[in-house]
Amino acid sequence: MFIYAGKSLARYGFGNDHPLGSDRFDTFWHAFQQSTLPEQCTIRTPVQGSADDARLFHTTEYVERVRQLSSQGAGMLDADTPVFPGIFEAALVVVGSVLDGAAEIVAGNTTQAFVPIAGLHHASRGSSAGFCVFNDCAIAIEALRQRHGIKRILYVDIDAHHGDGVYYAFEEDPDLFFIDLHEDGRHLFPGTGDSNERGTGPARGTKLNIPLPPGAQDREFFQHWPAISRFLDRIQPEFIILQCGADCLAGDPITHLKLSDQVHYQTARRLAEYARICCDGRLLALGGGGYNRANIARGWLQTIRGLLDA
Ligand code: V1S
Ligand code: ZN
Repeated sequence: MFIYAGKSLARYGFGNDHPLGSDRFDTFWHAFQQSTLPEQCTIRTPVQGSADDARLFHTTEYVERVRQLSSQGAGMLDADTPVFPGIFEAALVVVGSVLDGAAEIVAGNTTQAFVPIAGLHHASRGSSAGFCVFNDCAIAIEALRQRHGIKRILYVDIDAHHGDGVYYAFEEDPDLFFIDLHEDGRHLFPGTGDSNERGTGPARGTKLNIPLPPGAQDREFFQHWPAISRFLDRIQPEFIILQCGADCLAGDPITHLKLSDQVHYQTARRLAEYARICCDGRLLALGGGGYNRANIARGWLQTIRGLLDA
């Protein structure tokens, strides 16, 4: 498995007064190095992405707006996403690393890759949202299609927040399969992801939105897996993307789910086993949210363990 790690990925952070602080990468990296996982992984240097990479999904106008604000070095992209000097380049490192991971998997140089910090699932084609400048999940989906000829993709998201930027961009796309377990939008940003949002037009039934009540524990999370298994049984993806946000774990300061890191381990393991059957094991995992520092380490490391154990 490839793990993307290096200082340039750590630049994507909004300072220590913001939930998505700049110390999140170091927290992960320290815990990873203390574990036995490095023996089983290949460490890859993060890759600087380009404006053209971002334009695989985002509009030129939006990409240029980020570039401009970044050079000014101050302001707000949206109510949650402050600008810092170099935010454009920092956001493009996340994009470049995710695209490199996808390309390495497609090339057959690895079957699995993990990119911490990535999984910025709220940005839409024309705007940022909720700490997310460029939507690396959606950019990876577009790159798999436009650059690698891979059409049928499964996107799974266990971040506490609904992956609205991915869902709405591909709501009408019958070849983008989508499973998202999240805290009920009546209680948490971004307010979407009701269970009746199942895709529209030709894509009806290709999406599974599973809202969980605030305070939900593992039992409520795993109770949905028989339905998830039935869904997986009737699709044949060629590639799997897992957004494994750690903000669904008990003790997160901005969400209210009370899950344990078993959800990360089991989700990763089950999906990796499924990937071996349907798509030669091809799975790209993206870190996502997580604002309790100990939880970031736990959730992301358990994801890596689950992927390796499969
Ligand atoms: N949930 C939540 C949350 N918490 C904050 C926040 C808290 C303290 C701050 F100093 C600044 C922001 N904002 C939010 C959400 C956005 C959550 C984004 C999660 C990202 C991800 O984990 O899914 C993927 C990386 N925004 C809101 O709730 C909106 C507001 C309604 C409240 C906060 N103010 C700052 C903006 C408007
Ligand atoms: Zn989140």
